[in-house]
Amino acid sequence: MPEIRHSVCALDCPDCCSLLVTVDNGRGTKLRGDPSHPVTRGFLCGKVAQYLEREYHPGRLLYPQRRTGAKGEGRFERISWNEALDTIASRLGDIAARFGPEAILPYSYYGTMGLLNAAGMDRRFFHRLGASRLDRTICASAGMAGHTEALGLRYNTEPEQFRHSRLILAWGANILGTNVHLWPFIMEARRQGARLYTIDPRRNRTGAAADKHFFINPGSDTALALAMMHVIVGEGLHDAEYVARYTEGFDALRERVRAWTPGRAAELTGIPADQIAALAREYATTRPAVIRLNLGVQRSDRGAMAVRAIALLPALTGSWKEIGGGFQLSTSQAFQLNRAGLERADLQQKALGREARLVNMTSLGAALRSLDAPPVNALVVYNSNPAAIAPHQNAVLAGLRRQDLFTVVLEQFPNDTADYADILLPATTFLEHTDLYCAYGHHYLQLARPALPPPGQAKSNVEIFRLLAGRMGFDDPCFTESEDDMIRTLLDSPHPFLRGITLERLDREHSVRLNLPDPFLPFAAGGFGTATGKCQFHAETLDYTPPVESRHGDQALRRKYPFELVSAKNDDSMNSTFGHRDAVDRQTAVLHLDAADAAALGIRTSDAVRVYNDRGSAILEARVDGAVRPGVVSSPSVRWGKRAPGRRNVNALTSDRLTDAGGGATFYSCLVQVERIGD
Ligand SMILES: Nc1nc2c(c(=O)[nH]1)N[C@H]1C(S)=C(S)[C@@H](COP(=O)(O)OP(=O)(O)OC[C@H]3O[C@@H](n4cnc5c(=O)[nH]c(N)nc54)[C@H](O)[C@@H]3O)O[C@H]1N2
Ligand SMILES: Nc1nc2c(c(=O)[nH]1)N[C@H]1C(S)=C(S)[C@@H](COP(=O)(O)OP(=O)(O)OC[C@H]3O[C@@H](n4cnc5c(=O)[nH]c(N)nc54)[C@H](O)[C@@H]3O)O[C@H]1N2
Ligand code: SF4
Ligand SMILES: [Mo]
Repeated sequence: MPEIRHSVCALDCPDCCSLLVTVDNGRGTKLRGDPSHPVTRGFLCGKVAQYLEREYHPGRLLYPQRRTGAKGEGRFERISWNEALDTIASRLGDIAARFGPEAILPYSYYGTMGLLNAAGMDRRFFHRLGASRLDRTICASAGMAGHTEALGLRYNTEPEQFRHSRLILAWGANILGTNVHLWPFIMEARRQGARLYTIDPRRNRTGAAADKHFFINPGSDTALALAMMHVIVGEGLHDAEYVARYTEGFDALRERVRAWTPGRAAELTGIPADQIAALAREYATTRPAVIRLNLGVQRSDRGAMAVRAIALLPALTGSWKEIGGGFQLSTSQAFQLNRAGLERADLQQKALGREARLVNMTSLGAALRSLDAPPVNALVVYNSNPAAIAPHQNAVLAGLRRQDLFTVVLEQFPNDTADYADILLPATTFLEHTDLYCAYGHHYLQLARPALPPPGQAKSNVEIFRLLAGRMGFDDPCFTESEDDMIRTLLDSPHPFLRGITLERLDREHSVRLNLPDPFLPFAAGGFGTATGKCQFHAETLDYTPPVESRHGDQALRRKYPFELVSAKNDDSMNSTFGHRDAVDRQTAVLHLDAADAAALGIRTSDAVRVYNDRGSAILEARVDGAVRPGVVSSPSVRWGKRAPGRRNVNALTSDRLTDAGGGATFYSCLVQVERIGD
């Protein structure tokens, strides 16, 4: 008899869906959304609806392997777990003894969002070893910095409230592509007359479905937000009472935004001045109005500033008071778990007597090639595919090719990075191991138990680092803890949001709402994460400068490379995770161009084009289809480089320049030239 088991989608997606897996004789036969989940409500996105294809794909890694070919070539031979673990322990031990343990660098991101497998036993292991710490900046750190500076805290409007909004601004947010479970709430609002506007340099699926789309120049959002403030304050449309009671620095803000006329912002953003003024008025006078800001906006030189400026808007209009008002970027900080107990940063004291150095993951190429004292001589990669997803790919690949670099990769699939491993270890999928999940698009904490047996000899990250700790002789009790012990540690938090949530309850209910008021209006009466509880405008530091690589940036560079490349997310994939799928490979092999730009270059749909700049080049297939504004080109990302001509994807073009705060990546500030190739 088939059995139904609960699980949770572990992909790096705000929705964190609750899943039901039908298991027949130990084999998964069906995957669907759990209809009882209040936010994810029983449906799955297209990519994960087919996840069993990935689960049982013949390409999955099943055994530990040792590299036999050249780095990057992808030739390996099978070895035993014992041999693999002994080799890793002895090589890491030697490197630590010779160069100091900071010569070892972990490299991971959120291939799985499960806390134990993404930031659990691994962190303990590397802290105890005294390895370099990784600054995990590749995705959201600029946005987090901007959000924190604006509000002092990083929680905000919950998705369930969008149904009450009258105006929804999807600002750099491809809701249908990357956050599809918010959509039904928006549709509910629209059925009651709400409007949805999108602000994006691309007209993506969400933009196509919106009531109005504003094409904005990449990296110019701060200018738009400042001009909206100019209109709102200048016309007295702000909520004077809210501002007086719950904010600080309004007078300075009024002065600051005086110069930010819609006309000035129009030049920078490409949105006509009258439309900017109308948008500001509509935003301030429609009640409630909510902003869904996503992370596209902050992948730019001044991405933190952009997020901060946008996040200040609802404090001006007093929108935080209203059910269905406010702003959402990420809800993750509402999950006040005992992360310190899980990660055990204190173990560094034992290894080094101090904190280990911090290495920015966005600068991996530079770290591998030029860090000194000590250099990086060992790299341990898990939950990430840096050869494909990190910026300035040619620098990254040159680093990964270094003969004196010892590389270990824990993976499910033979992706680009796996090809560079000295030792390649087979990892379980989220359907095969226990984990605990926060979400960054809702407020439910979820537990998943293994629903399916691991294939071959695959092991979870938790188990692999537990075994490695044993091999290294680490005898601290935390290294023999079970998954349940680790979850109990995480739940051991004094924070009121976690009151009443236990492992037993999670096992029973699978998904548990944080202990929050319903509705949750975090800033209805102040409550900002500042010393005074008030929102600080800090107007003196609000400012805008165009990204270096943009139409208003470095003009000498722009003469060489006239197009702004936005390599935003592909709707039907998850970064590079589904790069093995042919359909995904085709979708991510495309470059969208504006019709006039394409005509000037003699390019038509289906032509092969070479996209290039000083950092590298990639070959893509042209689509001339109105998806981008003039001067912008876009390529849905991220493809497996090894499947592309020349073995390079768009990250051969992207820059490793960092954001204004948070040390983040600037993927979407990237100047390129495009030419047609062949005939
Ligand atoms: N289908 C799918 N879903 C995903 C992912 C995926 O790869 N595919 N990845 C997951 C991950 S890791 C993340 S971080 C989230 C990200 O989720 P999102 O932030 O929604 O995704 P992005 O594609 O990074 O950016 C969103 C939109 O911002 C636009 N944009 C780019 N630059 C600018 C700008 O300067 N200003 C404005 N206003 N808009 C801009 C892009 O064109 C894009 O349409 O999605 C997650 N979900
Ligand atoms: N050009 C361009 N580049 C980008 C982006 C972009 O929009 N444009 N987006 C950036 C962003 S926002 C992000 S977050 C990064 C994402 O980049 P990554 O974090 O590298 O994400 P993925 O490419 O999805 O790769 C995750 C890998 O983890 C593996 N994995 C999953 N679960 C487990 C597990 O339990 N154990 C182990 N060992 N492995 C597991 C998967 O098989 C997969 O290969 O990419 C960044 N790069
Ligand atoms: S990727 Fe997102 S939308 Fe798709 S199943 Fe996973 S959590 Fe849900
Ligand atoms: Mo991300």
